Amino acid sequence: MTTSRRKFIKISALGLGGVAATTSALNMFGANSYLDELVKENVTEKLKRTATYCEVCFWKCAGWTYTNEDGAIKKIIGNDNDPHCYGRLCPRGTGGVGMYNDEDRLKTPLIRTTINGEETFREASWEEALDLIAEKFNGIKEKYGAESLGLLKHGAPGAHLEHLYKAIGSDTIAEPAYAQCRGPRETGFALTFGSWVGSPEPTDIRDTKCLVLIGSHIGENMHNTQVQEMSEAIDNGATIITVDPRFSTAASKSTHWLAIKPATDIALMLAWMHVLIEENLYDKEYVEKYALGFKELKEHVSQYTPEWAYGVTTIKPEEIRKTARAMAHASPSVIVHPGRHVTWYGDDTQRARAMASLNALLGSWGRRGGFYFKEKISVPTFPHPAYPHPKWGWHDIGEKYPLAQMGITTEVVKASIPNPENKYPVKAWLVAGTNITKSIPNKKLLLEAMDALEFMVVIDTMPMDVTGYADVVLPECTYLERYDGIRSATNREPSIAVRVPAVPPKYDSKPTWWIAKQIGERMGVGNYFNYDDFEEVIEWQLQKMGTSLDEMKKIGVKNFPRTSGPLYLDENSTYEFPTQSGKIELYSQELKDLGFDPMPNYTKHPEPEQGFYRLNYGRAPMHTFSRTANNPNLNDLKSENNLWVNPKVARILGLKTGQEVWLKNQDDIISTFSIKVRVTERVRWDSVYMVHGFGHNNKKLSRAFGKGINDTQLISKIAVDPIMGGTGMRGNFVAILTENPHKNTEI
Ligand SMILES: Nc1nc2c(c(=O)[nH]1)N[C@H]1C(S)=C(S)[C@@H](COP(=O)(O)OP(=O)(O)OC[C@H]3O[C@@H](n4cnc5c(=O)[nH]c(N)nc54)[C@H](O)[C@@H]3O)O[C@H]1N2
Ligand SMILES: Nc1nc2c(c(=O)[nH]1)N[C@H]1C(S)=C(S)[C@@H](COP(=O)(O)OP(=O)(O)OC[C@H]3O[C@@H](n4cnc5c(=O)[nH]c(N)nc54)[C@H](O)[C@@H]3O)O[C@H]1N2
Ligand code: SF4
Ligand SMILES: [Mo]
Repeated sequence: MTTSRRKFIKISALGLGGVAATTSALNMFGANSYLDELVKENVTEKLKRTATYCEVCFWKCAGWTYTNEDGAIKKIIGNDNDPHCYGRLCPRGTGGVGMYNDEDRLKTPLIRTTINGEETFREASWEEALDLIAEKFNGIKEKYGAESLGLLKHGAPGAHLEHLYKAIGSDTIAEPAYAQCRGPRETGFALTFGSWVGSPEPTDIRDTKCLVLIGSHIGENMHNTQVQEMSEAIDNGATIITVDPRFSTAASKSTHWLAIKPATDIALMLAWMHVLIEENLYDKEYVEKYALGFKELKEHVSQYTPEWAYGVTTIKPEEIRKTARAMAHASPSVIVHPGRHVTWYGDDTQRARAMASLNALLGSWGRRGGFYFKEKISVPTFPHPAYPHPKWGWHDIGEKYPLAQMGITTEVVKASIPNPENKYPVKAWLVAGTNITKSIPNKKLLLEAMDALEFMVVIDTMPMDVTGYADVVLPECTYLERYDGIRSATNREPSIAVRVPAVPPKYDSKPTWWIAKQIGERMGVGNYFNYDDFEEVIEWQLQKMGTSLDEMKKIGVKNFPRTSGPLYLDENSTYEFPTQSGKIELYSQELKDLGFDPMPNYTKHPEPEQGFYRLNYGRAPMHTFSRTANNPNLNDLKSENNLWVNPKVARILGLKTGQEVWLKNQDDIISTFSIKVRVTERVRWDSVYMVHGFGHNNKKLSRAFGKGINDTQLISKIAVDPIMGGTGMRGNFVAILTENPHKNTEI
């Protein structure tokens, strides 16, 4: 195949005739305010409920899908016994039925082909598509080894494909939810407390007296139970301290909003630690009993006075002292939230270390209202032969980053670009449940890699941008139409939840467990898939766990008692932290030995040049990344993103709310689409802000195409975290263009 094969195919080029389009959910429910309508009890109809857990984001709230006698989905509501949602789904979860109803869904397998010199997709049968994948994958395996098959994944489909990959002999696996998301905090907290934070975070928000959010915008970041617990904590009079250059929803609910200058958070935290130690406000008993390196930390932060931090962060010294005292006053029922999407400036593991050290000084780890000791129940493995041992895998590909705990997507991308020095050549990708062209920065590198691949498969539910680069596209059915793995996650008490299909798959779509098995059988590893239906696997596992599929279908969620010990530290005994030393490591010998700072230091980061503004991005409560932009229900609530611009900047540039503008970044990359300005005091004058996940460039997404700007397109510069390989993305700067730069070009 030639390189032009990797040319982006707009799936719109394909005549998808013959498949009946369904009415959109909006029409189906006959209301504009769809969500209001949905949650109203429907008393006139007899509804059946089916257990599920949500796939609109990764909090995985358990709920019930209600269908009527005609098999139509009427509503999805939360499961009362679920510790992930306390019976309430967020707007995205309620609107999840839009994923099922979306008439733009992928409907059949597609294979790349050339007709009259034009690259396009043609519809194919499953048989043909799966045979082709197995043939190509087997060819690559024979020529280069199974390790050359890469898997990029996210969400529930990932687990099935990971099993397939391990059975084939490849551990070349990565996901943007690590190196573009929470990776640095996991390494930073693991270095300090010996345990990574994980998901859901073990933050005891409901019982906290003080919650400190450092760029964690809970309320727009809608992780369900955190939002619910935060409002409970506010009702109970908790102090909320929000550090955010933008007046976020959380900031608007806060006792203290610290409008920090972007990229200076480590300086603030060093000064906070300075005050806690200087004023003797830290938890002495806890630190003496559990921490290692306090003397070094004390010495280290002695120079970082609030007056020094003022010059760096623009936060007044009194404000720094006042907030440090408020934290100490609440101690140990205080949480300096670890954040989640923390790949910002490249020194992110160190920022996470500073957060962890602050928590240690406040004695909050293992304390009520701080961080509880999480627990989950393990799901027994359905019997299969032992996996072969790959010669190399994600760990080797990311070997430059000694403390990476998962695959680094950008390193897999680099390993896919031919280079004689590359010891780990990746030749094919299977991409599932991740829209990598929107979630991995540095598109140029990504395009180069996709261009060089010998074969690329995408499994998705929607014709997302990434599908345009595939050789084969496989349509997965939505979470409402399939069985999936048992959800078991860490929480205060262990719990499990099941996902059962409420309706049969629409169109010619199939679940990923089936796809994995089909590819596995065709590649000669069918013995790893010793079942006809995934239902059998779940049934077997549930029986081993002392329940059954029948019972779980009735209850949806099962809670188990804790067996690992108390939720909080037992004050009468001495707990051993799972670090190398058994103590909380304020000073990290491990970092020192690897050549890194053993305690966090503030580094100055580049600032925008005249005429440029820092590109800041975040979440909107009714959307998840790029996955919901076309969802008929959620698109109805918000169909495009806006560019938040400070009034001072608006005055200088003569911008008005509602005005259409384009953006150009520091590398002269110009946004494909335009965005409407929102003039607001809520953003600092040195930055602009937008919600991530818009600006789709596949016309087949009829509602989302061309709406708003794709932030990722403008993130061409990344600051890599030398400790774990995370890609800092907040060091990109944009100029605002008021004239259409594409006037004479067709998009
Ligand atoms: N510029 C920028 N980049 C970012 C971020 C940002 O804020 N800005 N955020 C980062 C973060 S925090 C994360 S976690 C990552 C997330 O990045 P991704 O994991 O890539 O997230 P999505 O954009 O939601 O892409 C999910 C894809 O899965 C598809 N999908 C949905 N449901 C199913 C299903 O049931 N089966 C299958 N097979 N596919 C399905 C969707 O259609 C979509 O194409 O992105 C990171 N990258
Ligand atoms: N509705 C919704 N909720 C979601 C998601 C979603 O897609 N939609 N995705 C989920 C996922 S996977 C993740 S990882 C989380 C991400 O959500 P979070 O971890 O809460 O946040 P981020 O996206 O990193 O941060 C966004 C905030 O950081 C602020 N910020 C920007 N620069 C700086 C800075 O230099 N310093 C400080 N202190 N603040 C700064 C921004 O103004 C913004 O308010 O959200 C989760 N929840
Ligand atoms: S937080 Fe919302 S979108 Fe995420 S799993 Fe729960 S209900 Fe679904
Ligand atoms: Mo994330």
